[in-house]
Amino acid sequence: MRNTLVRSCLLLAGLSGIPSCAVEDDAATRDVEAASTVEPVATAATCSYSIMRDSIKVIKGEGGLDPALELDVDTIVQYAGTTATNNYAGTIKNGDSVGTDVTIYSASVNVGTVVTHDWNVEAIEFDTLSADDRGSGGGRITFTCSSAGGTQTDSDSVNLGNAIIDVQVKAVW
Ligand SMILES: [Ca+2]
Ligand SMILES: [Ca+2]
Repeated sequence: MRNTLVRSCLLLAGLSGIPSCAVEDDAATRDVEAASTVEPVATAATCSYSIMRDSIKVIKGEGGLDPALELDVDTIVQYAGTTATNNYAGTIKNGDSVGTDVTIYSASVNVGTVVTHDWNVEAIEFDTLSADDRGSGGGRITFTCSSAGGTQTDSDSVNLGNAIIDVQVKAVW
């Protein structure tokens, strides 16, 4: 098509130099350029997020003048019928907390998706003179994954014998 137009222009220009011919040729060229630079159909923008163990805090310790808990704490995030787990093992003094911003699970969804994850805690507190104390807890964290980004937290207290810990998870997107 364009070759035909160009040939017509040359012919006409040779005969009379008709100005409108050049205009027509430019228009045809622009059409071709526009057709070749059309973007592919846009896919939905994605939003990446992570579910983190924000903290494990000893609310109520046990033992002596410097109460502490000897802990093994699994923080579990449920997704798609399975789980991702992060383990903490260590001693935390009464009132102290550990484990900030430890990623347990990450994913990407379409922007605007309402994301929900159930999460669980399975904890053991070790004792030397009596049976170990075990406890569990958890909750559900829900947020809308937006392009602006944000954070959402959820926490639960877990009783371990006469001791208490508080475990908090955080969604970051
Ligand atoms: Ca103990
Ligand atoms: Ca104990």
